[in-house]
Amino acid sequence: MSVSTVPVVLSAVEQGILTLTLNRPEVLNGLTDGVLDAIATGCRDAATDDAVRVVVVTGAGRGFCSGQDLRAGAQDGDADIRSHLRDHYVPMIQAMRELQKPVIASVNGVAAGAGMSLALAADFRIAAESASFIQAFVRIGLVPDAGSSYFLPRLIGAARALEMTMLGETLDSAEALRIGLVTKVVGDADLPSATREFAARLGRGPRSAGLIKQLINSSLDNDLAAQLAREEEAQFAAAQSSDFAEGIAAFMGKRPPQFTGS
Ligand code: T3D
Repeated sequence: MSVSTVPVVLSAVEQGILTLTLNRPEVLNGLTDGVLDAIATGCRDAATDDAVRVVVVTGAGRGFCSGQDLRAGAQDGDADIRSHLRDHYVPMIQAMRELQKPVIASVNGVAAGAGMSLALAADFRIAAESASFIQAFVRIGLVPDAGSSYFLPRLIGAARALEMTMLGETLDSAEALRIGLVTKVVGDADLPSATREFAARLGRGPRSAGLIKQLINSSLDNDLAAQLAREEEAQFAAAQSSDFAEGIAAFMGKRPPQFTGS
């Protein structure tokens, strides 16, 4: 038996942007425990790494992510799929959402099943023209998981979410843009540069950007009173940041601010 030493997720930091590239192109980047755990670890490490201001998740080859690797065995009838989800999928989704730094899915090709969930868990999706989105679960007799049933109705409304998840049809990038599922669509060849440009803009943002991410996400589950209380706490934290001091100084000095993310 030969054991591959090629990393299943490539990790590189350049100019404040951590890029995590799913690297199993022969199966359109199907998810194994190794892939799921590597993304979770990458996001958790990014939380404490000052050199990282933004995280980008993308795929090698022609696919973004085809969801659970259906040859990896976790879905065989005897396996406890609940503990598989709990031990590998849930930590990845939570690590992406809890990270107080922006996460961008740079969707270079098909995003199917939990591969689409992965894209939905990101804060922004930039899609190549040839990218597509499939809630593939129903095609094999499963239900949406890895957060798809949570994110999708919030992003596109319950009726469209039901249509996508119950019919399992392919959504192309133009339609994804039209219904607000993606931030922008660019030509296939332009995806890396468009992603870098967008990530760099976010990376120049202040410390408060991470707090804004938490606020907007929590607003979907809170009532007004609870959300007002969260705003108070977040604003208190933002006001303590050196980026707030810089923002005020820049305004007074009539110059652009130079935020450091602290
Ligand atoms: O285990 C748990 O905890 C449960 C969690 C479940 C979460 C899930 O994600 S369930 C949903 C799993 N994903 C799918 O059902 C999608 C399966 N793939 C497809 O339907 C199609 O491949 C695509 C629509 C994504 C792309 O189609 P196409 O025609 O562009 O490519 P292809 O020829 O089907 O795939 C290329 C190769 O990748 C092919 O291998 P081969 O024949 O060249 O050796 C294909 O078998 C392989 N591949 C694609 N998706 C997967 C895969 N191999 C393993 N697992 C996959 N998910």
